[in-house]
Amino acid sequence: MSGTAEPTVFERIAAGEIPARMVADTERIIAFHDISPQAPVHVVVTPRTAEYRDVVELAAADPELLAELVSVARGIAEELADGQFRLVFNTGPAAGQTVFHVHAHVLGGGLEEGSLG
Ligand code: DGP
Repeated sequence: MSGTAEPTVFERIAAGEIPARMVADTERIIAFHDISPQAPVHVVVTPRTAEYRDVVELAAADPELLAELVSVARGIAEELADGQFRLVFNTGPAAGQTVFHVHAHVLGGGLEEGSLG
């Protein structure tokens, strides 16, 4: 959270104010099942704080945290989706981003070959 802005939904999940099905919980990152799954396995991986609104900001400011986020995503995919997954960062409203607190979608399990949707 920055300045006086309201906490984001993901900050509220990190604080335990909104319940979620957590799958990973580290010092800087949390991961939980998406409330509206788009694949058999659909997990959101996000920093605990909303300092960066999207992956472009995160990559520029804290590449180590981005690498950690990818590493957490890989671990989740190994556990839940045979290690094969899509990692999606919606970036900007026109691309479908609705929560402006950087996060990755880990999508896996029975995805159609070749599809991008
Ligand atoms: P995006 O559209 O890329 O900003 O993704 C936001 C995702 O966050 C969307 O797939 C739904 C998920 N989401 C939003 N609110 C909640 C919530 O309260 N709980 C959980 N588990 N997921 C949420």
